[in-house]
Amino acid sequence: MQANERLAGIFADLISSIGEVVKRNRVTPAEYREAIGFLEETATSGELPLLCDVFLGVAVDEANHPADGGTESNLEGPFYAAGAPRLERPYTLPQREDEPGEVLVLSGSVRSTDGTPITGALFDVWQGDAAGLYSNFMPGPPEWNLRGRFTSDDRGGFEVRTVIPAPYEIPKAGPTGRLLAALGRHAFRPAHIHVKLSHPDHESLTTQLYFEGDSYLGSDVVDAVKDSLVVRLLPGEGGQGMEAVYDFVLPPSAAKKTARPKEAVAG
Ligand code: MBD
Ligand code: FE
Repeated sequence: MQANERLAGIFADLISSIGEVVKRNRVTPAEYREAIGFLEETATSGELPLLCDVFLGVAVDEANHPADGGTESNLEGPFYAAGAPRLERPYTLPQREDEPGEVLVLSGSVRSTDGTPITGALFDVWQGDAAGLYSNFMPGPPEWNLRGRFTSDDRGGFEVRTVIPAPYEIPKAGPTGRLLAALGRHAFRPAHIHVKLSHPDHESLTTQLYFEGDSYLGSDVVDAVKDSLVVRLLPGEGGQGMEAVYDFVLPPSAAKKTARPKEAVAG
């Protein structure tokens, strides 16, 4: 039988780590059964991705993103949906006619690590609404609400109109919320906007933006906040809504770097 060496190594490490925890804490058979029941209920309720992202998502992000000179990454979270609508300029995230919440215009630039503007970088943006609800995953908002894809312009700039999301609270009634309550922890994430940014010649980025002054910046239930990802909200031009600016940096892709000498010879 052909073993999957990668899987076998990680699994052995995982099981011995959990075994140590069981022995150190003298976990009883009843507690062990209760833990299994909890996992079973979490899976049945559809909260397994949520539970895993709350407790392990940050570790996976940290394990995969060395400082590379680009914008810092952040975990994807459980509410990404591939295939969001492609938007036309001027960009506005799809929203209800009476979308609740304060208007936010997010703008800025996309550059390479050497400062060169990146044209045609593809943004894939998603966020919760002003009640903290994500479309496509929760009842309430219409499909694709506050989700959209758009590109940076010929000077590497971008501007998109949306609304300021509310801090997200993990539902109290579900297994994840009950676990957090039993741990004596609140269930809030600070308000955030998710961004995936990609370009064929550059490393792709998955990150989140947060807002200065948010009361949960220092106590994110997921502990994902990085200082470099916090934007300042300023009153919008003409006294309407708010504005925030963020400049993204993408390193050239590793493949591109190694291909360059050949290109130079050919060119
Ligand atoms: C979220 O909205 C989120 O972004 C993460 C990482 C975990 C739970 C809910
Ligand atoms: Fe989120």
